[in-house]
Amino acid sequence: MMYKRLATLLSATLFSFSVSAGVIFQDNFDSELPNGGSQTNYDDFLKWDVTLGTVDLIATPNDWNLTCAGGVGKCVDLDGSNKNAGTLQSIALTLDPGTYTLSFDISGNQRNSAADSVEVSLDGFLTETFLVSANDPWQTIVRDITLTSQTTSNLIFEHNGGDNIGILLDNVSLVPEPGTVALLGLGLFGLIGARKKFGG
Ligand SMILES: [Ca+2]
Ligand SMILES: [Ca+2]
Ligand SMILES: [Ca+2]
Repeated sequence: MMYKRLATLLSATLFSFSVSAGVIFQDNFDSELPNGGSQTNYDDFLKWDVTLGTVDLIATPNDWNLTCAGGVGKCVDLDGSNKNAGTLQSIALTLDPGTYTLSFDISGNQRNSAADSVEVSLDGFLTETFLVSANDPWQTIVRDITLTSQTTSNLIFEHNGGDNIGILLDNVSLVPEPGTVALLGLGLFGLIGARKKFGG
């Protein structure tokens, strides 16, 4: 009986740990402005600050015929509406040593304008510039980042230029590499085995 209660307690603890460890950061922008649609020069993000320039919140459908990833929900035009392209910076993320997978979706500006570029970084650890043509469809970019010590950083999307027509961004996530979660899963199976062994 005691083993059963202990195993149940440990299972619950491990489960909640694995859930929180599974996603460090995730945003599809669909929770912005729950009672509204698109908004130019939007600066009220739940998980981001606009630290330079402006960005537009885009809701599908909209007056500009822009389509967010998957054809539904909301996304961001990284070049807002005041001729000063935006820099979107996430809330601070505290990361333990390990390997993380950064994933995000970007699309061309969908408005037959010149190609745009955005510099993407996990501040201090990864910096990469993406050049995206107007008609480039939605694509998912995936990058692994390895940290050797605990660090606090931000995800930053810095759009270049400023003609109000920019790259669209959606579905940003940062998760530990699958091996970390798999190890936690093994621990859980081990506990189930222990419960059987002790007749729990
Ligand atoms: Ca979205
Ligand atoms: Ca814009
Ligand atoms: Ca542009």
